[in-house]
Amino acid sequence: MDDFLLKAKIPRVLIVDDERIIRSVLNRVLAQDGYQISEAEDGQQCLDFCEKELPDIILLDAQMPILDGFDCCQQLHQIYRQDCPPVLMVTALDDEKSIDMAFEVGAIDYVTKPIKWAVLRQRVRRLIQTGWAIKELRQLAFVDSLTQLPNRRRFDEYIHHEWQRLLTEHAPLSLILSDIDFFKAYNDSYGHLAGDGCLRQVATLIQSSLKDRSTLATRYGGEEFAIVLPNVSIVDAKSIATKIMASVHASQIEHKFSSIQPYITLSFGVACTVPIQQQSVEQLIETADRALYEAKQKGRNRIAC
Ligand code: GH3
Ligand code: MG
Ligand code: MG
Ligand code: MG
Repeated sequence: MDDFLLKAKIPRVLIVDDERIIRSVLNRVLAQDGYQISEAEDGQQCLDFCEKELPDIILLDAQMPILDGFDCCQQLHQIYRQDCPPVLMVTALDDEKSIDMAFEVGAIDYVTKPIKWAVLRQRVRRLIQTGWAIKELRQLAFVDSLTQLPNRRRFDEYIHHEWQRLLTEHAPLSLILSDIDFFKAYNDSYGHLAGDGCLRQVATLIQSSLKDRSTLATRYGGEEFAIVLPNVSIVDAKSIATKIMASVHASQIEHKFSSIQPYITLSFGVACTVPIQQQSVEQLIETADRALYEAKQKGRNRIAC
């Protein structure tokens, strides 16, 4: 096994093809390179598999019953976006239209049948390596190292992306801004390291209060968190803020130096809009920020809209 395989966990390959014989030959050849291999018989089975566990690469046949490779690839990208594993199309179709279509729906490379085994093996190896490198870079660029929540850069990217999407969908976009109350006093009294631990704890509580895949909780700044909620009404956004608040209350993180109660509390600003061309993301952020300010003014440990 070569060094890239030794460096990390064993790469997982998902082979998707309706022909059993092709699956088994692919499986045999790639197993020799040390991959952990799974198989699916059509596009739908591929989607079902990914719901449980995302592989490091998908080898995808084009012509299959139930859900073909093109539609499957498109759906994978719609569902998983930047987390979508690299898709390598492996197909007998070698006409210009099919090749163009494969790349348009998001395939990262294309191999034709009959398969040249050395080409396939080298492409698989290279695509897994590239996929890992991209994942690592995204982690560095978009994840806050203290809390492991997505960071401000990711917040900006995501909220702008969702704004554009919801412009055409005419659906609501909600935003919750949350700020820990009297956190300076916490740091001053318990120390900066304890403050870091508290931030991590609050981040975990926020994250575990959210279920929807499209909801994104981020570390917006020092002790501020921003939660982007596409397709969520103001009423539902408020109840999500209430849920987070209850979860923080229930965990009773000691803060004897808070003027509210001897535990950590949060203030929330909630805003919602149906995006229109004449408005901007910045206006939504400003509205949520003003609501947060109001929550602070009115005594903290509360939600304002
Ligand atoms: P308020 O209730 O009005 O929000 O008061 P506050 O004390 O929470 O607000 P203030 O803005 O005065 O203080 C925020 C504190 O958060 C100050 C800063 O040192 C602390 N902070 C910001 N980032 C970090 C961090 O990464 N780790 C730690 N430990 N503290 C941080
Ligand atoms: Mg086929
Ligand atoms: Mg603050
Ligand atoms: Mg604060």
